[in-house]
Amino acid sequence: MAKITDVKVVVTCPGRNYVLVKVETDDGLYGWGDATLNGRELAPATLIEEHLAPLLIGMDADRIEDIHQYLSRGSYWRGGPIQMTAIAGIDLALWDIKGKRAGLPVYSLLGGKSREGALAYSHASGRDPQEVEDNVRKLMERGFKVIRVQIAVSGAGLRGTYGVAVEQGLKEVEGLPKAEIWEPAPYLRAVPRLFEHLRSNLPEEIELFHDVHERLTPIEAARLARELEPYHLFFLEDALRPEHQESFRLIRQHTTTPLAMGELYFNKYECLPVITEQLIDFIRCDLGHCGGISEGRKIAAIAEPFAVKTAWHGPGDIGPIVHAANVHLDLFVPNFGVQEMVFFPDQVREVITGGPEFRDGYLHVSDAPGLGTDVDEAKAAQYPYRRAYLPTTRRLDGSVHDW
Ligand code: KDG
Ligand code: MG
Repeated sequence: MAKITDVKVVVTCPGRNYVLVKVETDDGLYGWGDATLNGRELAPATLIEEHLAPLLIGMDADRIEDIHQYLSRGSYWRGGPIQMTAIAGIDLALWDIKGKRAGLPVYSLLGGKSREGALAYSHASGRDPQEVEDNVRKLMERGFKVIRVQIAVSGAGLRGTYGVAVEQGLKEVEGLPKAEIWEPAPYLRAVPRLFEHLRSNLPEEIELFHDVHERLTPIEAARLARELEPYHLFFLEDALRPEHQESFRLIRQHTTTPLAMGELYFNKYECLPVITEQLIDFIRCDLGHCGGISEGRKIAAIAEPFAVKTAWHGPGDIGPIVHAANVHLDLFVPNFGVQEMVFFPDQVREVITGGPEFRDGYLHVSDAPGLGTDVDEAKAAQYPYRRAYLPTTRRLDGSVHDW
């Protein structure tokens, strides 16, 4: 029994906002979790401070599953990104504490390593196919064996495309969100052309794939997945909005391109139809948004007998603590597929220390007890919260589209 004595939230902005959660116990241990929700950071921070922390004081930090059930079902209100992000922040801190108490890394508590390292992917993008190719080659030189590719969609009146680094000046502005202008028709022409170029010019061993970012209708997605079939994608990511789970059936009827989905699913229940009907090949929830390791390991276990692999979300807007949690779970999970990663800027690494290391295409975590991450609170205090938003997308006619 180790009683929780304090739950503290630190919101810091070393380049972008992170919501860090510190849980302390009466035996002198502490653990850190991450409850960052990009563009809505103060919502989970407030939920923890105002509503969850008072419930946790005095509870046994060792009873992670009971705390998870208590916070996610006992509250009556279910799921959703804000609640499940807040719960994830607490969950990760509790796993960190459990590891420290046991003197074991979290992957060992989960059942031990099933592999030596987690196959990792990074992002390449560009304004035209040649620029994407050049950026893919740079990542290959760094050792990547799997690479996500995104291309700008150009045309009269269009502005900004999801995932294109050279256009990122459009993003993350302080004040109000930037509005991108995007159209499906030029996008549906650009992506197959990109893969045709890359597959004709790059070695066949390099695995490539693309993130649609939930922008297509079911029939558009089916068309794209079918047109991309000759290029043997590693997977086609998030082709549909999360509301269209059953429409994956339609895509499946038309193509053998492997499908990945899940960064906008917030609990195991939302994952059920696409997994149990084998409508996808990779489930890619965000451990920082779906309730943490406790929910993620169940999602992985549900997926295993259906031959669905994991590909946990790993962008820069969730901090190194979630990335560490990803890799601890990756090392254990038998049906692991691939892990998204970023190289964090030095400023972030000064505030949040430790975290996975990338070597020759794979991610590794240290054998340090817990998650192997820590927070320099004095450094964090030097970077106060700054309001920021994700961009938004509109069509040429001015109507709202999914970003
Ligand atoms: O905050 C939104 C990002 O996390 C998301 O756009 C990143 O789609 C993403 C990815 O696959 O990394
Ligand atoms: Mg994505």
